[in-house]
Amino acid sequence: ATYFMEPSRTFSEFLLIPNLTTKDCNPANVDLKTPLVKFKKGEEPSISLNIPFSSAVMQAVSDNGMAVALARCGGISFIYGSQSIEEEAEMIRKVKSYKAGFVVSRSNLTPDHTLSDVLELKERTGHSTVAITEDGTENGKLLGIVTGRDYRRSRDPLSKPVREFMTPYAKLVVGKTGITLSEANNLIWDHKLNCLPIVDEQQKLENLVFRKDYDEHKENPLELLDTNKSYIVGAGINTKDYMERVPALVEAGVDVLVIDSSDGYSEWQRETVQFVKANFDVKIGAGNVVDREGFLYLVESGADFVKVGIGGGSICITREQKGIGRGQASALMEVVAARDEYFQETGIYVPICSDGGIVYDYHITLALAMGADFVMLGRYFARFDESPTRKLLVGNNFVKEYWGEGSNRARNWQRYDTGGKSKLLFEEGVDSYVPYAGSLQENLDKTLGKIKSTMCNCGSLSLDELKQKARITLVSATSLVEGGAHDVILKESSLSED
Ligand code: MZP
Repeated sequence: ATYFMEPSRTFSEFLLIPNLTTKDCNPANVDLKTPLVKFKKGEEPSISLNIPFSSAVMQAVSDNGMAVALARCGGISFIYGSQSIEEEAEMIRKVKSYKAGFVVSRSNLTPDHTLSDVLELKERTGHSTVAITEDGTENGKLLGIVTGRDYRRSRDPLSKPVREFMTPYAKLVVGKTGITLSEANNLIWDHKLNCLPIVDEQQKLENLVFRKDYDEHKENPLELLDTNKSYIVGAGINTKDYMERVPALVEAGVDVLVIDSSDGYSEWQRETVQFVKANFDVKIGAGNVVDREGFLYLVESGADFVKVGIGGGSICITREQKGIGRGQASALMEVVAARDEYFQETGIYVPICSDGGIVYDYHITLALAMGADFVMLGRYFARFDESPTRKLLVGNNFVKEYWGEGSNRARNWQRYDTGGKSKLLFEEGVDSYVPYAGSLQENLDKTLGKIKSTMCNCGSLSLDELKQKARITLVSATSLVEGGAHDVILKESSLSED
């Protein structure tokens, strides 16, 4: 046998040491954009994420509802593959056909109408969005768009004429005071707007939020209406029925596939990747692996990204059942080193996804600092309204159901198969509850806030910078105690806070 005598490490054993924080380094300036698929040095990846988050390929986590909610925030879901091919393809179709209710009114509104006219029309027609054109016709020059999620409650519409609020290139939106920047971004994205005016209680213009690519479209804002962008979505596949499943998913419009397996260092994965590459123009990730050899094998097979992690998932009992796996931090550090070496040698950058075992928000920042390009989370997303499972009252607390793909409930034998009978011989996952935590967006905003703030502590405005600059220290078992509240008697109120 070969021995690895260094202990296998987990995220909780590390901390980040702050670097100089310059004055321009504040959370509002932090960019979390990250590549999803491999690309050549000097080129751009064909698919990127605006935030480094993906939701796990699990029945209890990623259906079409979760996929839309997460894509709206800039991440990606991988729809679970442990369902029939038709059902999975249907979920993909639902995500791809999701339109955020952009309806251009056929009415003849011109700038001379007041906003109350517009709101009345929206109310009457049920249109979520109304366009104002110069001559009041559908083909007339577009002057503005009125929309807003709470317009139905707005009994006191703006009395000022529409045109007072409009420039030829700005679209008008009735927002509400206290809207967050990410809510604003979602509205801009959903409604394909150039900019979003936010108004206060008295309906006075408070703020204007612009799209990032506003300048590109300044000359012809109509361009933003024909770009019929849909939400990005991924899907899990297995190494058994891929010849039937992949064509159906591609036909449904999937953007990226991932082979979902607890152990990806196998000839079946190579065959699956090669089949997809030879027959389809779709990106495919592979995994999971925990070392250099496994990573290189999948990359040389053609994988567009590689997923890292065995046995660290919150619902996973693989390590107890089979004694295989590796501490997530150790696995990630070794695979990242192999990826960086591969990049030096070939000029091809292969993104790495750190999958499973994220318990605290800071674990995500650590994974990114250690070189992961994005993380995959199961437990984290299972707690939200948008996950597909039941919300129950257990004792005095609301919980959501969360079960592993290797549990008897999911019976995802394809994920664990090593060439035996077509069934789950023993469980590698548990069926559990997780504390209910509310809406995805609210929680994600908090987590992103923490990540951006930590990045500023580390003097980094981008994930690339974080990877380069991060200084990471191992902590001793005794110093872990120092990290929490200690030597004080906690009040009831602090005990219930998260
Ligand atoms: P976590 O975010 O809940 O800690 O981990 C989620 C990850 O656990 C999934 O993305 C997947 O890789 C893994 N998983 C899913 N089901 C099982 C199981 O039943 C499992 N053992 O380990």
